[in-house]
Amino acid sequence: MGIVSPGFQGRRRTGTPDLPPGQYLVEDFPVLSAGPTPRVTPDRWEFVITTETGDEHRWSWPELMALPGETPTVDLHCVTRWSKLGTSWEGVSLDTLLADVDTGADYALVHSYGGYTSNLPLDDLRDGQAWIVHRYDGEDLPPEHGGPARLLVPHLYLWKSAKWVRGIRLTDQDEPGFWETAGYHHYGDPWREQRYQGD
Ligand SMILES: Nc1nc2c(c(=O)[nH]1)N[C@H]1C(S)=C(S)[C@@H](COP(=O)(O)O)O[C@H]1N2
Ligand SMILES: [Mo]
Repeated sequence: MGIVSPGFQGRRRTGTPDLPPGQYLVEDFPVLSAGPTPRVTPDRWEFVITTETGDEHRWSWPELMALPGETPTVDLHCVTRWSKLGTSWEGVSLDTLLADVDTGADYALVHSYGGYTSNLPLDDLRDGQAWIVHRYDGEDLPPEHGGPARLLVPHLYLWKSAKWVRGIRLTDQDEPGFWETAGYHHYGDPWREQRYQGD
């Protein structure tokens, strides 16, 4: 026996520096969808950013594919307590998509095909923190994980990463999305365990 007892590592032996409080590691990739999987094919897909003044910036699938791509490797943290570390994606940075968008808005409300929404501050989509991703682990993104394309904003709980993403509306006021209306935290920082309103 060493001098330091295993109890010093905490009640659960899940402690790793990459694991936020209250989370456990998974190796598989769970699917969490609040409704049926919308079938959106790339030929009908489009992505729209609408500013607070109503200006619309649209990308078809070929237009998205023509933009410079990035290959982020990131950790995912779901509010239901599973975390998956070191996931590899390919997509377009929101910095690229927002580059020509003239806005003074502070908030973003993300919309999905199928009606799902989630909200976050616009600053959390900037500075290399968020992507529209269309490939996962070297393959086209499967429909159940949000294909053809989803938002990926890994520094917040995964419910913010809207699957089947369709557009982002920029607003002056913070408007709650689907889970935020149901009592989840407006911001959702996993390192501060912002799971529910009031956390
Ligand atoms: N459009 C849409 N996006 C969504 C959801 C959803 O139900 N619909 N669920 C969210 C939640 S709660 C989580 S944890 C993640 C799950 O992503 P995954 O199914 O790829 O693991 O997607 C998020 N994005
Ligand atoms: Mo979730």
